Amino acid sequence: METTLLIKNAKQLVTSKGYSGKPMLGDDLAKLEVIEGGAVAVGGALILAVGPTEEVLKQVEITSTTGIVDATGKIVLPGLVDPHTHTVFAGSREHELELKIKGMSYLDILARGGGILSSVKSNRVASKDELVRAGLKYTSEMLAQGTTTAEAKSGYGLTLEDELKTLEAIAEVDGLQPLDLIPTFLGGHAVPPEYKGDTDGYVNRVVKDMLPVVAEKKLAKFCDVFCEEGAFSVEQSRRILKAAAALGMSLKIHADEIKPLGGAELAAELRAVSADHLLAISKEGIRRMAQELVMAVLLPGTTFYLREKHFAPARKMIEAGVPVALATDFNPGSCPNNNMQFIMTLACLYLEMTPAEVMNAMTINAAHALGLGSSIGSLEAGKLADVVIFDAPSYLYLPYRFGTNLVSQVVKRGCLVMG
Ligand code: IZC
Ligand code: ZN
Repeated sequence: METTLLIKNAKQLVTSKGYSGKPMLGDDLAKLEVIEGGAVAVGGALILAVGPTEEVLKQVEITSTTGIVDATGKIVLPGLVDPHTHTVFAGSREHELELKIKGMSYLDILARGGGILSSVKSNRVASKDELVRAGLKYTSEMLAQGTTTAEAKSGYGLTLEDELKTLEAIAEVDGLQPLDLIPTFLGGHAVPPEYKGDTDGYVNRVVKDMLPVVAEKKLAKFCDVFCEEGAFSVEQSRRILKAAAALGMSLKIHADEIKPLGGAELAAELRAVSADHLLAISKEGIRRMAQELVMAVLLPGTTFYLREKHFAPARKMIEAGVPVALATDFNPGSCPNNNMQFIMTLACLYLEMTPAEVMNAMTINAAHALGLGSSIGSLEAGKLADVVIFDAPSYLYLPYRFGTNLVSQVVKRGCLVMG
């Protein structure tokens, strides 16, 4: 195979160590391979070889057409994977910041028809093209910040027509730019105004009218539900997720974020791929998620922006053997940030995860949270050549320099797409 691109001489090449095809658990979450003077050789969209530069040069043939990226003084990581976002939305909610400072909570704002329901208003009047334009703007920001794959949820339409419009917009955005978007149907995001007081009626609508069409059109890999007070109960979430599983979709759940309803236990019962948020997870929820190896997708950007009193108990989960991944939760209300580098800092400071754990949680484990652990998330021959080069002397520097974009170049499927 011809070498189309060679990234060489990295001060550090950093990837998960002893990666076995499974998520990194417990003490293994901190295991990183750090290669000084590292290189990655790429053939087309795939990685051909990884290792110290002189060894890689022995394994592959370099020709006059091979693109060369000299990473001297820089670090090379797998492309960051953001496994929980609401990236394709119209409008914004900056007016809620002041309400929040004055003491109104996220759920208070939602109960008054703001929050998610304010975004639902903006999305319903937006055309598909407007949603695509917004999605393109946000994905280009994400790519420039080192994210090469992200999940994207619907959930601001809440009618069949508007949910399909959003999922079709997500598919268009996926095709129009380099970052891979993995679509999730989140019809169970909030109860729309026309069903106020009749949550079960809306759940029927999701189960009977929306899910079968979404599945038949193959517009979503995952189905998710916002299982929360003021949104959907455990029983209502179970109904939606079971119906989705019967249609062949994989499952995710917004679980135990604000109130401890038992979403983590439900995720284990249904063998969901991930349960996300988990600030209020119970001991039993931790035990059950470890037992069923449900990925905990932790979203410290949201906890920070909602000014919650405590963060998810990441250390307890890691110690109990729950696989842990990190994501932004990028959305117009509870986390208008899509920079995984900022999440690194929050995860270190407030989840008390070490920088090494954070690297694995944002690469290989985040890939597993999307069911993509065999194709992305680590630098290994045969995987997709999704690579980020940071202008940093070591990976420890990434969470340290918070608020600055340290990305120097981004390679997606073997093509240099930034820098
Ligand atoms: O738009 O507020 N938590 N859904 C559940 C969100 C946050 C997104 C939003
Ligand atoms: Zn979310």
